[in-house]
Amino acid sequence: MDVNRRTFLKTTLGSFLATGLPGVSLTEALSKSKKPVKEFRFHASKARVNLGVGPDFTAWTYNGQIPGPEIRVREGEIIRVVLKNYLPEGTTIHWHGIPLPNAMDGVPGVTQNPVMPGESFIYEFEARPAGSYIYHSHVHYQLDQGLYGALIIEPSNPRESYDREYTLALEDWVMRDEGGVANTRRRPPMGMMGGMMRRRSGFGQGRGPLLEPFYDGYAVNGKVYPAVSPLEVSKGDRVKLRLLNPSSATIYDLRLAGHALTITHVDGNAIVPMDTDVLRIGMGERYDVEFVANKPGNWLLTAREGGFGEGMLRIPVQYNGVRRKEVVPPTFHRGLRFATYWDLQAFYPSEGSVSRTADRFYPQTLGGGMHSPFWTINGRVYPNAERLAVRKGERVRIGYWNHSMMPHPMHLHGHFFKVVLPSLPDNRWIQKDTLIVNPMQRVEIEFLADNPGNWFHHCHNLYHMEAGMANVVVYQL
Ligand SMILES: [Cu+2]
Repeated sequence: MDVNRRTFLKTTLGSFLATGLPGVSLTEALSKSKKPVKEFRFHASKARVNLGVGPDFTAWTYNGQIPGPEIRVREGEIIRVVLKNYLPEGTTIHWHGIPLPNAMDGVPGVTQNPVMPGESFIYEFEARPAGSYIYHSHVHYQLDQGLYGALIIEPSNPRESYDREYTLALEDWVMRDEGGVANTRRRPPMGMMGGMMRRRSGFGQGRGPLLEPFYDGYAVNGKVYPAVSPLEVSKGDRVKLRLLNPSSATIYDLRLAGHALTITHVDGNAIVPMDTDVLRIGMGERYDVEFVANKPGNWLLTAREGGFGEGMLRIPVQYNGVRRKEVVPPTFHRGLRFATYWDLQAFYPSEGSVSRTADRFYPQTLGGGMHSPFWTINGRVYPNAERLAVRKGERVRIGYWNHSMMPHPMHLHGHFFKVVLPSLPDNRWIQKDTLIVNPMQRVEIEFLADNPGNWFHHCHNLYHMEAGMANVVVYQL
């Protein structure tokens, strides 16, 4: 999805004129704001798809396509999405990473009832702050069946300049009817917990959660290599990549042959630009990176799964005017630069510091796997989970301790948080909304409770979330 910036401006102006749907009432606050409304119509339905490699199969889609349409707006505009559900079960849309009003957050049983088959729902919120985001269904395993897409908020006062920009959604697929859930098996509920799960409806469809699938297609914007659209560049271009990971259960290590990647944003938040050879991106994370096209040739941007596997996801980078057919893959060897969270620093450190005295502290032990069908926080399985009570204005600290053998990308809805490492100075922090907590790792996050409501907090491995690794942050009066 190459966006020529002049074309983008034209398109934006054009769609301003086309907005405004008679008969749909805005919420009072939004209608008073007089901000431009960008409207999108999404129908959620099953559709036949093909990833460019492998068989046709039936996926769950927005508007018949995977990924769903890219939503691209300017900061401060109003996003209105009219969702109509043609699926056989209820659905919602979650706007991952955007600190929006609670009622628009799209979490079934927490912020809204699922939109049932045949019904419609209007999501409407201000696009803020600028950054790279993902939208996806938050019901059952629908994300792994195709219900996701990119959401890009362009800054109102752009600070960066670049010549080309690409949005790259990295997706793990099972290329069979129904997508991810078609190549897994259900863990039988065991013991007392199992009995409890069986009695509860709506969770794991009452028959215990699913194990993670065996994926057979790693796609970029809905296509598997070699069907992936190449990234075309010209010598001298500054190229921006918006890397999004809407995968359900895959962490990628990315490397571009012949070029270093400069990280400029983590989960939409600007950082002091940092060069890296390898970039790790967990489920729900977004990284904006740039590179300078100064090595003409045909190269591959390759992702491996969390350090394992060989070249399972490939994106060609082609210089215009290069005749050579040979495509050079990257090598993954010792001694490559591998930026971790601790190497990164906020671009605007004056926008806050980490407090040494939080108002609340919630320790969260992450467990499960091994001999249990469930994944747990402090030994509990959602919805039989803790409620993390906070009051507006408080600084809240969450301390993760991962007791399991799997990494967990933990995601907090409705807020950005600062990542805390006690050995770093107070003014050295980054702000994110999804954080990989590695096996046996202890790490803390801190957020300002400034967005009242009930906010889901969970592992972004879909198969861990559906197996209980979730709870809710609740604002008290
Ligand atoms: Cu997890």
